[in-house]
Amino acid sequence: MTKIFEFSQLKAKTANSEVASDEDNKNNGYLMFGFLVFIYLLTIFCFWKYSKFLLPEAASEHGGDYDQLMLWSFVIIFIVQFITQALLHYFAFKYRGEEGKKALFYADNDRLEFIWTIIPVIVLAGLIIWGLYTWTNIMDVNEEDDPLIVELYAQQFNWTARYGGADNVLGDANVRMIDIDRANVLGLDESDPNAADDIIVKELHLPVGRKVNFKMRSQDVLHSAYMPHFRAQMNCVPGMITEFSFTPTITTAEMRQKPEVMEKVARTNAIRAERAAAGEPNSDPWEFDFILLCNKICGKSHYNMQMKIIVESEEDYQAWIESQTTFGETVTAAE
Ligand SMILES: [Cu+2]
Repeated sequence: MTKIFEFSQLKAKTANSEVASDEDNKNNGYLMFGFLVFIYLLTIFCFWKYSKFLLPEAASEHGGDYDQLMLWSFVIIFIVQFITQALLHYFAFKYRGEEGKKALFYADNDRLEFIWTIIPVIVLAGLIIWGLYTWTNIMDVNEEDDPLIVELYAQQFNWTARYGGADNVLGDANVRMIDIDRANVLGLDESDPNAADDIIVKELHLPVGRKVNFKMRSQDVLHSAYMPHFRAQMNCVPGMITEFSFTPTITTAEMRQKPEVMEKVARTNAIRAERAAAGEPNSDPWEFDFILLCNKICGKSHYNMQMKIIVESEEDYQAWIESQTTFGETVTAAE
């Protein structure tokens, strides 16, 4: 209906009212420049305002390689984006429409095409090969160097961890063998001799400097074990065991002394003090801790699916693990 109305009005208008005038084109050209300035200013503002939200120094052995790869990818993207945006907006201004100006017919240029193909090929191939090399190194989960074996068990909406006990071997487990009445929350096979000394906990303790092999399981849906401070993430898939391995290099106590972490804690606690003064909830002072999060939207309480991780000295870890009850002891107590 609108279209019909518009057509019926055509004759009433002056001949060229639908065609942009030189004045219109010039204004649009300047607006393009204005937009360029806007996105540059926005970039600077975001760097200034939000870089403090980035993660602190990586607390795992492979974390540094990961961060380097990420940094260089961003540096390259940033430089390319900075130059191409300037060119794009400048050309939009320079070649704006003008009365009597005709576009040049320019079929192709082999040399130009070669240049703009070969440069991205070299840069991208470099990044991809470097990325593959880093990935292969990080994902090399093996049993050399006597790693600590830890199971991470995901379910809606919490985490449970299991240590292999004195023999560092996890007993067989299957969701079908879960027996809540017998405190067998992870479905351990009670007939497996390796299961009796397993230790089931709700807080993860790791000795600094020792490699840890994580074996992940899920009870219900897809979850993802995400340990941001160690630059580690792996999906937890029902029906299979996935693995990730890393060596923690910084203890919780050391991490709390890092300037960037202290700043973050001070910032958060300033906000919490304000909330406390206003009588609002969630206003207790906060202390930094490493954390295991779920990074797959797995249901309505997904946001709160987390477990505390404590990295400590070998002695402190030994003292802690010795104070825990084994699966065998728990089951006997349940009987
Ligand atoms: Cu989850």
